[in-house]
Amino acid sequence: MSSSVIDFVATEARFGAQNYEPIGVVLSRGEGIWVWDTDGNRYLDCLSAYSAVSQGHCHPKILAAMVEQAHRLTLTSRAFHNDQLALFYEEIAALTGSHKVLPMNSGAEAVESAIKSVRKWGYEVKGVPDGQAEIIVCANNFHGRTLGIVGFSTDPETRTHFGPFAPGFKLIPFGDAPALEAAITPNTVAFLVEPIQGEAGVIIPPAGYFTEVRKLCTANNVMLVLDEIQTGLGRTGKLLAEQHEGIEADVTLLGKALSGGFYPVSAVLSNNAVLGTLRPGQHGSTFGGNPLACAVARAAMRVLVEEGMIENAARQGARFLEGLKAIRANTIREVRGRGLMLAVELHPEAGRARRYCEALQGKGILAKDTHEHTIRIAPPLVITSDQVDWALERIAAVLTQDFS
Ligand code: IF1
Repeated sequence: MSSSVIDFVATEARFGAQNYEPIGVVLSRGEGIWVWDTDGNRYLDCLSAYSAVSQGHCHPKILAAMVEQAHRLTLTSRAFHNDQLALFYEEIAALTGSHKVLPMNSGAEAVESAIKSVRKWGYEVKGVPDGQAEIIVCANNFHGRTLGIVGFSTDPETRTHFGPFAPGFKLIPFGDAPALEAAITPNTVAFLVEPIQGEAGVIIPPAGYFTEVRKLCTANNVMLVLDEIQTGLGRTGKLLAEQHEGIEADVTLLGKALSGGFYPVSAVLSNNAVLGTLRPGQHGSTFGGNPLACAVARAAMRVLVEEGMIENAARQGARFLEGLKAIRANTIREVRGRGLMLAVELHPEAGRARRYCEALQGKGILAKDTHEHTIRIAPPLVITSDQVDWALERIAAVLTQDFS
């Protein structure tokens, strides 16, 4: 590594909590699908900050909206109205077909806010006895890092030595509708699930699963809460991943690309029933719904639609998936994907996926491994066919090596 990389890395090691193990690159600039390190080397960003930079790095129109608003008004708190929040509400509700919106900041905050809201709906509308609300979640879920959320994680890395945890959650296997049916009780208020499990390694459920889930939730008066923080906003080739299944959630969670990577913006979207239970003073956040966040999110949603990024994600995702499946390499166990949410799972004997990510870095591609043996591939939704082909060539070259 060059001296500048070692300096940055050494200083991070000296002062920073070591809660990540980053790939050995120090980035200093981003534009579209490309990022550059401090030595001027260019990389194709195949992580997109975990799908927060779906619109491409430093999108000029989102930047312009942010700068313009930052000159005018950044934060008022919700103690007062501001001239961006109502416009954000109107535009996100129209885009997603929602009736009520709760603006928050991080994805985990949106998840926690949804948990509070569906419990409140359960007690005040469904009639569940106070303190007995049950929420069903899936094994191998990832919904964030707060204490409430890691309490129902099945990944030891995210929950060990963080207890004790909150009760009220029931675990079932992902993709198993009969298991959901068996888990529902009169006290079940919601089923919280990712349409595709991202952190678990882009796990796509069997066809028809969510059709069954929708029927079961409706029949049992259970709110279907879809965590679209990673899958939403075009990542899977449709605005929302639920559209692949032809169903509608009762509560939808968005984050990440809702700001195009410029600012933490998340939102809980629901029918009137769930968010309608919140009364003044019962929930809140200093930054939630601030004018700067709203202006940024409005621009991020606008460019996503106006620049055809969702359709492009479907087109280029199909190309990328076909190209990955065509790679003949005995290191590959399985290739999975929908739109530009892709993953290559390696055979355990092939060695750690991180080694392959480090080799990809040497070929100008930045990708991230998950759970030892899987490489995620999730470029910004603005990638072109030529750039997909460029990436495929290099990924094939790396995957046909054996780092075991
Ligand atoms: C980390 C993972 C991805 C998410 C879904 C809620 C959240 C996330 C489906 C919470 C966040 C991020 C968190 C980040 C890495 C990344 C991640 F590897 F952790 F699991 F994307 F897969 N729902 N995912 O994916 O949103 O509070 O972070 O804004 O914690 O390391 P957040």
